Amino acid sequence: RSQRGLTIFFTGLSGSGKSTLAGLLVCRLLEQGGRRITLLDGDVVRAHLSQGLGFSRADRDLNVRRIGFVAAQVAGAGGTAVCAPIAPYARVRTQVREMVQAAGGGFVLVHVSTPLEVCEARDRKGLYAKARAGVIPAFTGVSDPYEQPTDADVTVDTAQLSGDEAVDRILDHLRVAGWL
Ligand code: GGZ
Repeated sequence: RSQRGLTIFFTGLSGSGKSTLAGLLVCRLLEQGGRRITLLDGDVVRAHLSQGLGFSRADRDLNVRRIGFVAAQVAGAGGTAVCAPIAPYARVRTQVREMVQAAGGGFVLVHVSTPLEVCEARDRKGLYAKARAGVIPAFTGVSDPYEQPTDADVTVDTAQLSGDEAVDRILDHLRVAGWL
């Protein structure tokens, strides 16, 4: 197996399934043995690394760049980082890819492309209802942009695939690309 470090970076709307898939992927990778894995989940990052940041473009970009910095450190040291922020802006996603690669790590962008309608219909946390009511301003997909990736290495839609199927697709890509 490759000894090079790796960052697997999920991007997608709130409720698209990023955290669930990232968690499942970490479990499956751990089952296979190999490198230690650092999971940088959106919620945990915002509670610690990015405490106090909001959802302006500047704050989102700063949040995603911080995640990218930590992921680059992990991957540069030969580990695996799994990240799962919304990361709505293409420019910063590209910066993170470059940061990780400059540190010597590989970078795999996973677009969780679950349509807005599906995320909104699920509305697991009731955030879309609050966003539509204007209680939460600048909500991604409702009142704030999400720039669809054109450079995703893997695209999975959880409206069409089960969690396990989606993770299988990601693992297939990692195998074909020589990471596993
Ligand atoms: C988007 C928001 C917002 C706004 C709070 N827009 O479903 P969640 O709850 O758990 O995931 C969302 C999370 C997004 O944080 P990220 O750090 O992933 O975003 S970014 O990459 O853009 O920095 C959602 C919650 O925070 N949330 N307000 N206005 N999501």
